[in-house]
Parts: sequence; structure tokens; C-alpha cells
Amino acid sequence: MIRPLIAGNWKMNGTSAMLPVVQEVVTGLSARADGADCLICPPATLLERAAKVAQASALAIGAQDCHAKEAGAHTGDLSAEMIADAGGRYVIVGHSERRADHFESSEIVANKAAAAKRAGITPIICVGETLEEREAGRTLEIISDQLAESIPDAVCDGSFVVAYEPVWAIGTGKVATTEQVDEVHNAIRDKLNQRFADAGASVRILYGGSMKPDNAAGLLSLQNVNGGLIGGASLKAADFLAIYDAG
Ligand code: 3PY
Repeated sequence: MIRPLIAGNWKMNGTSAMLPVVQEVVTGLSARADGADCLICPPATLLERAAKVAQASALAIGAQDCHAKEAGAHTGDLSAEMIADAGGRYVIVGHSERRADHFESSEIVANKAAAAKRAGITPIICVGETLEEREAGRTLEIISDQLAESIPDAVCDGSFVVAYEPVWAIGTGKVATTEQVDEVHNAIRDKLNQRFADAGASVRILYGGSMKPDNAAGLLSLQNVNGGLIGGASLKAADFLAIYDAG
């Protein structure tokens, strides 16, 4: 069985007033059986402080994006090496909000994922179809193309995580049905197995898109759902831990 990963994506939410949430999750995990890996990706401004709060605990800290280059003239960007240096152990790449707001292509996402590997941190590579694509019956084709183009050969040892996040279920309160999630996650597993032989079977595939305490158990019970990438519900320690408990 693949060890699940319960990951929180705080997006552009949180000042230092949110650090107690990190502490609450650390404390909550220390009182629980060790059933899954747990991660919070706060905004970059909190990364180092969150990593200090979570030091030597069961909670990992990660970032929400990185640049593909190690250093240089890229105003406003952070390299994967900087994230690792600040205590980050994972980085989300290719979230649909970045693909849309920053025009990130799958090629850029693949370069970012390779940069994460170079820096020794784990990329969480996001894929997902829009409502228009789903309604046109193109979901599996879109996911297949995004996987092929966004996962670099550099991670052929399986040192990455995939997150399936249907764009229409992000920040809308709409959740994909268990049947829809099952279909896409099984297709992702097939693609990973085809491309990465042995390693494909052990890559974690997270579901993201309005995962909450009341729908998490059903989603996390599916064979190829190996955790969640959780938006709004990760901002409250009680909700995030309830999702952890549901897994
Ligand atoms: C959501 O659940 O809204 C997400 O986008 C998680 O990354």
C-alpha cells in the first residue's frame, strides 16, 4: 500500500498570525497514530518560519511554486534551492491557478519539476481539465497530455507526486464524484505504469479540488487516491486534521 500524503495548499493566505495553525497541526499529529505523511505549503513569506515551527515533527513544509533556474535575474522568483534552504521539502508545480494566471505551459511545469529534483525536494505536479474540456468528453486526453508534458524524465525514479485537480472543482465548492475521481486516478496510474515501469506503481496521486472533512473519507478510500491536496480546508487545523483522520 502506498503511504498517503495529506497536503495543504494555503495559496495566497496567511500572515504570521497563521503560524499557530502550523503549531496546532504539529501538536495534533503528535497525538495521532502515524498513518500518513502530512504537509503544509504556506505562502513563501512564511516558509522558513513554518519550517522552524514544524522542525523535528511529523509535519513537512513546502512551497507553492519555484523557478526552473537555480539563480539569476528573475525578479520576484524563488529557486528550488532557496526553498530547500528555507526548510521546504516539497514544491507544488503547475497548479491550475499558476497555469492560468501566469500562463505556465506544461513544458515550464516540467522544467520546474526537474529543478525541484535537482534541489533535492519533491515536486507535486498538478494536472486537471477545465469544465469545457470535461463537457467535450476530453478529460482523459487532456490529463494524458498534461502528464506526458509536465513530468520530466529527471524524475523517472518516481521521486514526484501527481495531484489531479479538476479546474472546475477548485474554489467553486463543486467536488468531483467518486466515480469521476476513480476514473481519472485509474487512468493516471495506467499512464505512470506505462512510462515509469517499476516506479510508476509507487507514485502518490493526490486528489485536489474542494476536499473537505465531509467528503474526504469517500475520496481517500479509492484505490488510486493516495492523499489530498487541500485548499481552503487546510487553513483551519481542526478541518485539516479531520481530513488526515479520514484517510
Ligand atoms: C483547492 O482545493 O481549491 C485547491 O486548489 C488545492 O490545491
